Amino acid sequence: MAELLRSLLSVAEKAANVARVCRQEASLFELLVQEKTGADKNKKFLQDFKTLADVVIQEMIRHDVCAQFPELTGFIHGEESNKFENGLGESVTVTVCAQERDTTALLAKVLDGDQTAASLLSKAIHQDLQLRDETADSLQLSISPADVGIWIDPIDSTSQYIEGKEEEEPDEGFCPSGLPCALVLIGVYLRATGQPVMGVINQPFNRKDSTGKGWRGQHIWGVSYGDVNVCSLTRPASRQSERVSVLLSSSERPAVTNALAALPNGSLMYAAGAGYKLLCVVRGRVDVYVLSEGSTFKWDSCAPHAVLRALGGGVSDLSQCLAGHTAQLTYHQPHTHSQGVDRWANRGGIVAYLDSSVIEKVVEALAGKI
Ligand code: 2IP
Ligand code: CA
Ligand code: CA
Repeated sequence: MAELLRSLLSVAEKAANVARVCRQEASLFELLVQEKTGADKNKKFLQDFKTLADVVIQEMIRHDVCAQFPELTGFIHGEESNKFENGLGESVTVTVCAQERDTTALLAKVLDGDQTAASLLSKAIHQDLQLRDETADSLQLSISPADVGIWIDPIDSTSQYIEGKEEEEPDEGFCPSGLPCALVLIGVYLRATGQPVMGVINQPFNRKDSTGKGWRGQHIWGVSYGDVNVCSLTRPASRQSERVSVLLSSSERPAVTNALAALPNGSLMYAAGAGYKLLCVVRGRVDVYVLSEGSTFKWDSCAPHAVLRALGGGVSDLSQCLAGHTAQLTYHQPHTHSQGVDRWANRGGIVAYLDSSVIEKVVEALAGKI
C-alpha cells in the first residue's frame, strides 16, 4: 500500500508539471489566457481549454494509477467528466492512451487540430517521472488497494490558476489569492467506512525558480490508518496565545462572518481555494477553516482531510457540529436524493482544524446566529 502512496506522489508531480507547462509554453498559454473577445466559437473554445487542463490531468492520474493497481479501476473518482465538445461541435472522450502519439492525436481532435499544443500536452502526460521522497520510500503499510477508493481534484482553485497572479508564498503566512492557491489534490478513502486514509497535495506554484521565469512546486502527504499516522510535515507547534485565527471564503455569508468576528481574541482572514484553505490549516498558518455552505465537494476535502488526520486534526461537518455531533466527514456515500455534482457536496459546510478544541469556540460563536 505504501506503493500506492509513492505512485500518487509521482503522478501528482506529473500533474503539477502539466499545470506548469500549460502556463509556460506559449502555444498552450495563449489558449489559457486568450482575451475574451472575438467570435463565439473562440469564447467557447477558451472555456473548453480551461476545462481541458483539468480533464487531461484527471485522466492522466486515472490512467497511471489504474495501470499499476488494476483493483482500483472503477474506484477513482474525480471532479470532471471526460466527455468533451470541441469548437467544431464534435464530441470527444478524453482518455490517456498507452502510446504518446495516440494521446497526441486524440488531444489534437479536442484542440481543433492544434498539433503543437497537443504534442506539448501529450509529452508532459507521458513523461516517465518517479518522485523520490525518503519518508514515503521507507513507509510500510498494510491496506490493500482493493479496499480503497480515490477522489481527485485535478486543479483546485481553477480561477486563480487561470488568472495567474504571480504571488509568491511568504515563509510564514499565506497568499489570499494568486497562483499558489492552485493545488492538485488526490485523496484515498476506505470503501467500507469512507474514512480518509491517505492524502497527497501538490502545489505546482509555490515559489519562482532561480531564473525568475518558471515555478517550483511543493508536495505534502499524510497517511492515517490504524496506528500509522505519518505526515511529510511535522505538526506545527501548538500556539500558546489565546488568539483564534479563522480562515474563510471571501463569499462567506455576512451572518457567519459577523458572528465569528465577535469571537473573543478572534481574527478573520480570507483566501481563495477550498484546498488551499485546508492546506493553511495543515501548515498551522491558521487555527481553523470555517465554511457554512455546501460549496465544496468530496474531491476538495478528501486529500487535505487525510493529511490533517495524520497530524491529529480533522474535518467535521459544520451543521453537525452545531447540532452537537463532531463526527468527521466521510467519502463513500453520495446524497442519494441530489443530482449531479451535488450528490458529492460537503453539504453541511466544513470546520477544519489541527486542534479539536477550536470546534467548541466556533460553535459557541455561531450558535443561534446562522
Ligand atoms: C472550488 C475552488 C473555489 C472554492 C470552491 C471550490 O473548486 O476551490 O476557490 O471557493 O469551494 O469548489 P472559495 O475560493 O470561495 O473557497 P474548483 O476551483 O475546483 O472549481
Ligand atoms: Ca475544487
Ligand atoms: Ca477543479
